[in-house]
Order: sequence, then structure tokens, then C-alpha cells
Amino acid sequence: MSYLIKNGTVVGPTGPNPADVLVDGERIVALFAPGSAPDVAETIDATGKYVIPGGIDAHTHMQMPFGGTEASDTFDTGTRAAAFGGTTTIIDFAIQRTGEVVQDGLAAWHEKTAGNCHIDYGFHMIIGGVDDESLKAMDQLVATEGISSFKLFMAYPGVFYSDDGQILRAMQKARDNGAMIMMHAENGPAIDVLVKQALERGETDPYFHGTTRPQELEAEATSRAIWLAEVASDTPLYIVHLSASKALEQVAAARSRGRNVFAETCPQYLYLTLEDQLGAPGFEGAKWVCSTPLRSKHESHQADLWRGLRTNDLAVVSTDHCPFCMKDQKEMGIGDFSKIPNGIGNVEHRVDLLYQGVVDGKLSLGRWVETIATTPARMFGMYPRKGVIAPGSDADIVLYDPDGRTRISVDTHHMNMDYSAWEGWEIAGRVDTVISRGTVIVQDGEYKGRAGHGRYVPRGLSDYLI
Ligand code: DUC
Ligand code: ZN
Ligand code: ZN
Repeated sequence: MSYLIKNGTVVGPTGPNPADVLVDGERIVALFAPGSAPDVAETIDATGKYVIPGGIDAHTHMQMPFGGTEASDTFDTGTRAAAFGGTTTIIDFAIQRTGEVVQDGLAAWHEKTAGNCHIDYGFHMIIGGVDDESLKAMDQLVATEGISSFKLFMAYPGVFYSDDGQILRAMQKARDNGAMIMMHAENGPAIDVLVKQALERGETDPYFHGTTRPQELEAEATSRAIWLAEVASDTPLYIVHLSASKALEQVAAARSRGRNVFAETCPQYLYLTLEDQLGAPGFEGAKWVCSTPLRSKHESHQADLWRGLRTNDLAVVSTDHCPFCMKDQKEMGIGDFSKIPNGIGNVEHRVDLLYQGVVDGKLSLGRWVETIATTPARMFGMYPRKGVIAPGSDADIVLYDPDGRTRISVDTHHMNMDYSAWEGWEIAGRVDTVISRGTVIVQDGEYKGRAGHGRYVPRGLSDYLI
């Protein structure tokens, strides 16, 4: 079926441009100057709306086993919620742990997703045990499984942690096969010492999750990862969930040395703080326990992160969506913050929260689209199939109402969480219509999609590989 999205303003990385968009089947086939398209029986009126590429959330953890429990969104609930928020592709993290076969971990994720996703999805692979076997598996995943990015952890000793030697070996492998190394950059062994000392002092509230993960330990790990990547012949490196000014300084310095280093941040670091959220009275702060942690409002983190987004030292905004309910899940850490499962659910709100940055004058319209859709597609080998409104691309399209308002609440969100990290926030802009591979799946707040519509997207190498 063909239809024309008419009277809207198409927004891409270079900014807004009035155009009509012709969709045929699952693809975009042409863009026309307003009013110049041939007659098509079916139309969608986009008057007053931005027509943007569907959002790509390059960092989610649906039903991830973690912290003694499992992230509360399934691929069904989480991808449906993502669709409501204008995201039409996610890249989730399949997991290999020490001693496990990488391909088995990947198969488990294919099993979790098959028939359950409402939008398209790809996988990164977490390598929790770098050894000869898992290194060999990296080659196979790149060559035949459509997986071109691998996450390593400098945090969580005994869980996902890799030491420097393991990191270097994985980086050398990535240099050979063209993959991207994604790094959780926090010094885990040092954090464990601080956590133990805090608990011994009786500092058990959620607030101390933040104080025991100081920005210096994020900056140190970021710097170490950058230098290790340089030793591995300048292999591409992508720092995930960057939260702090001093870590950003390391990325900026590396980039100005011409290094092949990239970073993402997440909405929680752009808006929420150590004092106001993690420091909420009683056990409330558990809602915002995530790692890297929220940072102090008395320092310049948020202003620096917004600047980093403008200057491209931060290339992508993802969510690190890893939701846990308060009941029975976050509550595991009452009396001991180190037992609170780490994670915040955000997948539904990223597009809106970043649009608020446009309204606040912190981002241009073009940069909004670039950081939430186009760059993630290019960074992770899905461009130009995804991330752009252009002939030949998948018809993943969001009609966005700049005059609308979005009020966020647990009562109205679609994520499987018993609270909202953004309860009561009212922000500018509103997702009006969401189209996934040509099919309208959300219209005017009404859901028209279905589990099983979403397909696996095998990915190529990053466009930013040099
Ligand atoms: N950080 C989180 O907050 N949750 C999941 C894993 C991670 O690194
Ligand atoms: Zn992480
Ligand atoms: Zn994560």
C-alpha cells in the first residue's frame, strides 16, 4: 500500500525542511516539495507536525537478569512502551557471562525476542568473560550474526567485570574485525572499597550509591579505556552512559587528539541529580539508583553534558533502559543501598525529554534528530536503512507535535514499572503518530501495533570506523 505524508516539516540532522513523504509498503520511496507529489489515494495529514525518523534507542536491557532479579519490562511491554514514545528501533544487550558460550547467550536473546517485539531490534553482545573462546566468537558474530558491537565492564567485579588485560585483548580483536567496543567505564574494584567503607559507617540509604561512585572513578576508567584503545591500534571505542564532567573531559581531550572515541549520555543525567532524586527522603531515592549514578547539582555536569551534545563529544542519547519495580525489586536494598538493583526505566520518554532541550534552547532541531536517531543508526551499522527520512530507507517515521504537551506519570506510561522516575513532569512536545516499516502503530495516543511486528535487524560495521 502507498500513502503520502503531506503538509509536514521533515527534520533531519541538517534541520527542518517542508516536504511530503511517499511511503510504499515498508519503505520510503520519495520526498516531494510540498504539493508537488502525484495524486495518491491514501494520505496522512502532518500539518503543523515535524516528520522525523523513528527514534533509535541504542542501549536497552529488557528482561535482563541483574542484581538478583530481572528487569521488569519484557520485550513485549518494553518495545510497546518504546513505540508510544516515538522509538521504532532498540538495540538491546545479549549477555555472555564467564564460562558461558557466547553463541548460547545470543541464542537466548533471540528466544526472548522472537514473536514478542513491537518494533525492530538489534543486539549488542556483552562479553562478561573474555577468553580465547569468547574472542573467537566475536569474529563469528561480526561475520555472520549481524552483531558489530561488544560491551565490556570495568565495573561489577565478579559479575561482568573485565580486567585491563582482558579489555586489551578484546580491543585488539575488535581492531581486527571492525567491531565497536562499548565500555561501562567505572573503576569497579575501587567502588567496591568505597561501598564497603560506607556500609561500615552505617551509610545505607540510596544517596550513598551516588557518593560511593564518585566522578573521578568514572573519569579514571574512561581515561584508561581510551588509552587501552589507543594501544590496541586506535580501535573504535564508545563510552556508554557518560554522566560526569570529568569523564566528558577525557572524551573531549581524546577526540581533540583525533582519537576514534565516541560517547553517549542518557536523559537521567541531563535532568536528574544526586541531591534531588537519589537523596529523596527515606528509601524513595532507590527509584533513581542506576550506574553510572546521578551527579551533584552543585557541580556543572548537566550544563557540560548539554554542551557535549552540541559539540558532538557526546554523539548519542540512549536510555540505558533497565527498569525495576519498587515493590519486591528495588526493595531488596532497604537497609543496604548496594543491594538495590541498578537501573531506571526511560525507554518511553527519551524523544520527548530531548525535545524539551530544543525548547529550552540547548539543542537545535537538527541535533535533536541526529542524537536520537541518525547517529545511533550510523554508529551501529544500520544507516541508511534506519535513522533518516530518505528514499530507500525503512518507513520508520514519527509525526511529532511541537505544540503538544506530554505529562509523565506511572498512571499513563506503558512501561512495566510501578513508579515513574519522572512522575508529574510536564514537558513540551508530543508524539502524535508512529510508523514502523510503513505500518501505523501509534496514532493519537491509541495503540495499533502488535507483538511480533518487530524484526531482528542484523547490523553492519559502524560508519565511523576508520
Ligand atoms: N547500569 C544500570 O544502571 N543498569 C544496568 C547495567 C548498568 O550498567
Ligand atoms: Zn553499563
Ligand atoms: Zn546498560
